[in-house]
Amino acid sequence: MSGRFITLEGGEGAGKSSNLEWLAEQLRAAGKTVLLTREPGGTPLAESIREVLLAPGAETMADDTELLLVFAARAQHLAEKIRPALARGEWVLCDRFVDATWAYQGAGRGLDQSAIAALEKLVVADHQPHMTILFDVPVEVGMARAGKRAALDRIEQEDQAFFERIRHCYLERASEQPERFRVLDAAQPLEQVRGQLEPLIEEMLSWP
Ligand code: T5A
Repeated sequence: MSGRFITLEGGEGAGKSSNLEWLAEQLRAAGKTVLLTREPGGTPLAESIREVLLAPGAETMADDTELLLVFAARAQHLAEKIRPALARGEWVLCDRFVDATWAYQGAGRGLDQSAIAALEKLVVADHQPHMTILFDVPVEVGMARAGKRAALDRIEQEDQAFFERIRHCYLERASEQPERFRVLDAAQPLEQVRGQLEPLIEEMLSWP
């Protein structure tokens, strides 16, 4: 892939969406062609899968169903949007990607890691991000932010322990893969979070 693939990760209400467009503007100002997208979603079909995943329903969704749906959406997103954009040499900024599956379905739901690894190999293959920015925020801070918006979706209705496992998993992955992850203190005010993003933008723009 000749483009660049950057993902934003974090728990609920961490501030990814609040910074995505701003980050894109900085990169566009530096002459990059930037594609903004998100997971689950990013194409009409993948957005339909997102609706199924997030809508609270009368029927309890089995954990394996959830896992397969996030990867089904991802397969479509990669095929229709991410891979073509990277092949055109664009910079793809994606709100969540496969690290979210390790955190939410792996640590949150406690699903078998070998199943996630097998699906990652099948669906993602070598399309791992060049950089993953982790917006780290204490669970209670993120949930308080998320709770101020619309009604909580199906996953946001989980308990605090679920989101603590997710935060721990993200931080663990970041410490295991320091070459890819950059961790921000996302509990700070928005301006200060953007201040933390500035050196990362410089780092990206220094890439060959
Ligand atoms: N999921 C996803 C899986 O389970 N498995 C997977 O593989 C994938 C890809 C997606 C859901 O799907 C799950 C994870 C999620 O539960 P989503 O909408 O993409 O849903 O993800 P959310 O994390 O729920 O999105 P949020 O909008 O909650 O989080 P953001 O984008 O990190 O937060 P943001 O920017 O919308 O900010 C939330 C609120 O906080 C304020 C904002 O103004 C906003 O009101 N805010 C701040 N306030 C003070 N200080 C700051 N620094 C602030 N930054 C933002």
